[in-house]
Amino acid sequence: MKITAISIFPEYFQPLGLSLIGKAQRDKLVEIDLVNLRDFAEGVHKSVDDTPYGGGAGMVMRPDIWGDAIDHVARTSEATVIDLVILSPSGKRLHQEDAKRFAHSEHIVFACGRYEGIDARVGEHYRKDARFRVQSISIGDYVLNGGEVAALVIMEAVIRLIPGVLGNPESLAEESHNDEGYLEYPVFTKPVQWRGESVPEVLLSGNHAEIDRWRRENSQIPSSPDRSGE
Ligand code: JAH
Repeated sequence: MKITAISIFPEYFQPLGLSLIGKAQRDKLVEIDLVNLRDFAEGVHKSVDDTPYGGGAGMVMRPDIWGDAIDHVARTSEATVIDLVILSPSGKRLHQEDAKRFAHSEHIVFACGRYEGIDARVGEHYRKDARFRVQSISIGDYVLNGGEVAALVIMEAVIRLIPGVLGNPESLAEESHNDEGYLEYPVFTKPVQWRGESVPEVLLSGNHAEIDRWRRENSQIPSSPDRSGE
């Protein structure tokens, strides 16, 4: 799989050299390319943004510069289909099912905007191009300073699903076991006594039927945070 991130801050993606994703790249399970949007800007200031039509605060990223950058990535891609992901606080919320779909992608291109976002014509333009599947995606209802951190989150969610990336595929099997509902239960390890607190006896029993039942009974379906006190 190929992944490209287009950003004015490619340094944001340095953590991808670490840990599981660093190993996946060295093992050639994924190739991550960084494209500096600034390389497609012109003039002495190499400006990538301008004032919004209709007025208002902040700046909007220019469609011509984004178009040149995305065209360059497409020209140099061997993929038949390119998943163009535009990170946006108003995008469609990412779920595990989306990560599973992306794990089968030939080439994902993350368009990481800054300022007040990318001119809306960029998404519309590539939606008309049959080689592109364009998706505007959000990782949650909060505003970041740009799409880079959201792209990192999606990359981690997707890359860990590529066959061979996880050392222990049992953890993946267990996730799909619990599919959708995402049943999570409390977990414990040594020491058996810690600051006066002990581990539930059933987990020390070796009775796996009883352990499964305890875990089912103590599972929580993840929900939104409790905002009833607001
Ligand atoms: C903010 C460009 N849902 C996460 C998310 C994604 C992108 C952005 N904010 C939040 C963002 C400013 C400019 C993108």
